[in-house]
Amino acid sequence: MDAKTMVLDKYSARIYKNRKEHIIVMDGNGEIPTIAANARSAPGIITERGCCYAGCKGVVVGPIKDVLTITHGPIGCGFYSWGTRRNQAKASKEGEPVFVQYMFSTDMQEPDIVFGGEKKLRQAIKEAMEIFNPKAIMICSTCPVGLIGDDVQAVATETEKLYGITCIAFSCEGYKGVSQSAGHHIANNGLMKQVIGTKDTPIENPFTVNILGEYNIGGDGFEQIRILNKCGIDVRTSFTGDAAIDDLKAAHMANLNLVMCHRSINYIAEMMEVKYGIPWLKVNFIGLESTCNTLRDIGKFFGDQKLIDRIEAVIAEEMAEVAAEREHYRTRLTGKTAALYVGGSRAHHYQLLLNDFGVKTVLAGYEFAHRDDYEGRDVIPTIKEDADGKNIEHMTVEADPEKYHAYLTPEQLEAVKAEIPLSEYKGMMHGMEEGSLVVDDLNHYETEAFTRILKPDIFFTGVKDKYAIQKDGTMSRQLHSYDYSGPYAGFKGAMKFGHDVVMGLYTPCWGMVSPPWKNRATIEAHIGGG
Ligand code: CFM
Repeated sequence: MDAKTMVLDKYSARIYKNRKEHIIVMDGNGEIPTIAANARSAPGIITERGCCYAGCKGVVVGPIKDVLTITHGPIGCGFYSWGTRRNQAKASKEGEPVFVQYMFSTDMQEPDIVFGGEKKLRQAIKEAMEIFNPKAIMICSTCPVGLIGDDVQAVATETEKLYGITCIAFSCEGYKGVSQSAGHHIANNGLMKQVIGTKDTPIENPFTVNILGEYNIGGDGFEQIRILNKCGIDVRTSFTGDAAIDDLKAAHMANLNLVMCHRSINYIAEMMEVKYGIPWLKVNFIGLESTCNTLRDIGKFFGDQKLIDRIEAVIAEEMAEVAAEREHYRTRLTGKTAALYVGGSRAHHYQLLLNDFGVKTVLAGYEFAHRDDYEGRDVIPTIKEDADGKNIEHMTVEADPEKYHAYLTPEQLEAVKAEIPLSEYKGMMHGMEEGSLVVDDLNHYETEAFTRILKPDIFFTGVKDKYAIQKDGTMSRQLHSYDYSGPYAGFKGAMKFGHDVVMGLYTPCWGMVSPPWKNRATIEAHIGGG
C-alpha cells in the first residue's frame, strides 16, 4: 500500500472522499495535477489553520510599525496573536514610534455583546489618542463584532474627523472564509482603498521597488534590503514588515513591485498594476540559487547594463563569502529528507533552500493556499470601480477569457492587453519530484501518520504540531517563527538556516525519545457506575 492509501484508509467513506482530493502523489510525467484547495476543513478534524482575523491583523495589518492596531473583541484574540509571529521592526528615525510590541484590545465582555461594543471602541480610541497620539489607527474585528453588528466603519470615519488621523476598520471577523486567506484579501482591499496612493513622495532612484509579501519574520526583510541596496536598488517600502504608514501611502511611486509571498498579497500586486501601471515580478529570496536568480531577474527587468554588472559583482562577492560555510553544511545534510507544512508560500520557497544543501523534500503542503499556489497559472487582475472611482474590488479568476471579459470594462481590458504584461506565476508543484506528496490542509492525524510512514529526517512546520512530531522522535523546526532564530532569507540567512538545521539534526536525542503513548495508556475511561 502506498503512503496516501495507508493514511486515507483510516477514514470513514465521507472523509475519505473529501481528503483524497487534497492529497496528491506527484507522478513525475511533467503534467501538473489538479488539487482541491481553499475549501472548508472537514468538521471534527484537527486542522492547523488559522482564522480570517489572523490573516488580516496577524499577517498584513499588524506588522505596520507606527500604526496603532486595536483588536475589537474579547481579550483572547488579541492576547494570543500578540508577539508570536516575530515580525521585527525598528523605528524609522529617533523618536518615531514602534507599536508592534504592544497589544491593544477593547476586551469586550458580556454586557458589550448584549448592549453593543461601539461605545467601548470609541473609548479605546480616545485612550489610545491620549496616551500614544498615533498617526493612524486600524481596527480589526473579531467574531462577536460581526455577529452583534457593531458598525466599526462608522466609528473609523468618526475617528478620522474627530482626531484628523487615518483610521481604517477591517471587518475581518474570524469566521469569514475558510482560513487566514480571507483576512489577507480584506486587509489588501483596505490598504488599496485607503492607504496606497494617498501621499506623494517622488522617488530619487530609477531603480526603486516595493517588496510585497515580506513581513520581516526574524529579520528576513532586513537581509533583503541589505542585498538590494548593495546592488543600487532602493526599497520604498515592504508590505508590511517593518513598514511605516507614510511609506505605504507613497508605495504607488515605485518602478517595480517584487512579490515575495504571492498568496497573501497578490491582490495588491495586481491592483497596483492595473491602477498605477506598476508591473510585478514574482521573486524568492529564500535560498542561495533563488536569491541569485531573483537579483538577475530584477536586473533583466530594468535592462540597465551598469545595474546588471553591479548585481553580478554583488552575487560573486556574497557567494564567495558563504562558499566554505555552505560546503560545511552541505556535506552534513546531503541525502537527508524533509517534510514541509506551512501557510501559503513557504513550503515552496524552502524546498529551494533545502536543495542548496542537498536535502530532498518528500512531502510539502499548505494550510490555506489556493490552487494557483500549487499548480501555477495566469492570475488575471480585475477591478470594479464606483462612480467616484474609489471602490476597487479585487477578484482572482482562473485564466478563462470569458470570465475575464465579464469583470473588466472594454477600455480596461484594452489597457491591460496593450500595456500590462499578465504576470505568470509558477506554483509549488513545478519541480517536485516523482513520488513526493503534496497535501493541502494537512491535519493532525495525517501529520503523525505521514511522519511514521515517510520517516523524514526533519519536519518543518508550526507550533501547533511541532511538539507532537518531536515527541515521536523526529526533529521539527518552525518555519513560521523560525523558533527564535533567523533571518533565513538571502545569503547570510541561508547560512543561519544551514547552521540551525545541522545543529538540530546532529543532536543525538532523536533516537532516544520514547513518547508517552508508546509505553503507557494516555486516556483513562470509567465504564458505568459514576
Ligand atoms: Fe505568506 Fe507569510 Fe506564508 Fe502567510 Fe502565515 Fe507567515 Fe506562513 Mo505563518 S504571509 S502565506 S499567513 S509567507 S504567518 S510570514 S509563516 S502561515 S507560509
